[in-house]
Amino acid sequence: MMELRQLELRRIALDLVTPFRTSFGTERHRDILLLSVTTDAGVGWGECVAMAEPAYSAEFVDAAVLAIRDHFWPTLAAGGALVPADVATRLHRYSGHPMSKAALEAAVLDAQLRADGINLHEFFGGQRDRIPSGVSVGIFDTLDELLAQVQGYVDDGYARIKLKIEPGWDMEPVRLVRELVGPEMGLQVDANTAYARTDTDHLRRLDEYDLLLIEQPLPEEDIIGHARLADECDTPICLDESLVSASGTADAIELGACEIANIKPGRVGGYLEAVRIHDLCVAKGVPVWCGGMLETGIGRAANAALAALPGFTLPGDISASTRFYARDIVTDPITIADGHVTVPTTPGLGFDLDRAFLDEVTTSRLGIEPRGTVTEL
Ligand code: NPQ
Ligand code: MG
Repeated sequence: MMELRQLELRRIALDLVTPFRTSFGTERHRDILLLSVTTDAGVGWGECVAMAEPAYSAEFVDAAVLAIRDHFWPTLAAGGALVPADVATRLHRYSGHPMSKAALEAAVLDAQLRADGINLHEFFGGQRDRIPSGVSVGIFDTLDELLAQVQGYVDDGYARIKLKIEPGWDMEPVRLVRELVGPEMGLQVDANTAYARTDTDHLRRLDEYDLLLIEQPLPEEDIIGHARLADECDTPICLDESLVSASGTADAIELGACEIANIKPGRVGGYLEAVRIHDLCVAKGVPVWCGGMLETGIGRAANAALAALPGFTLPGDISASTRFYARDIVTDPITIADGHVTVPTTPGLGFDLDRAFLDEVTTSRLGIEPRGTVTEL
């Protein structure tokens, strides 16, 4: 059990090495919220994966700051000493904001594991110490730019390529990339909800490119639409945005809408719920893989530990930190070697902060007492 002493909300600004365009917009820079929780047993860090704008989901950074500062942290602290699993329980009465809740849980988990001297990978009990690494490739203005980018990732050794698609950027990019990477390379697509039920015949044409899966073609709420699409397409349908809890995932699987699951801890409210979804999918025979939200070394280390669990049978979006950032805020950024990422073993979530660089990219710091008193740091 740990006593909560103080929370720090720290915002950092990082440039992306290259603009990342998806069907919901283009990202050039990140405004990332980090949490640092001080307890009687030591300090722990968590990363909030909310974006600056409510585009991927309803959450966004400014909202996360308010939700955590004014509601989640005071409620959490008012409950007295706690273990990591208490975070979700105490915040259960609050609707939504899974990424904010997940960041708090991660910070508490990091503090607890560091105090116990064990790493998240050990805590989860994953057997593998390295995992195959996939890369997510954005939408480009031209096919030449796309192919040059994909060739670069192939040269880096990535074990699997995921292409972002949208209406008007699908068949031709997929055809040319399949031709470029050859028949053996794992290839999949992610639509980020850009299609409609009426696009079924169009999406069926993807079957000829031997894709691992089609990720989230339809809107988040449209579970039945995904189930019907899954009946029509040979390529497995994978859900991302639609899966926000273990119980919702169970329903989607039962309805035939989720042939493969993308698990993102932020989207489902934390690493502990992510493990429950993994366990459920294993029980139901549904393959899972770990998604990515352009995490810094904090979230990337923790995702690697999660993805080492045995149900993660497909390569995830855990690429090298350099896929997105020229320099990471940790001293031991995730790298790729021989198509694999090594699961960190440092106590806690599995990283050490590069304090000097972290301070350099910090744009604001707020300290919050357990009773909710806020001070600018
Ligand atoms: C996905 N991620 O699987 C997401 C979507 C996504 C790696 O493809 C800033 C922060 C920009 C988070 C763009 C990948 C983002 C983001 C896309 C997440 O659907
Ligand atoms: Mg996705």
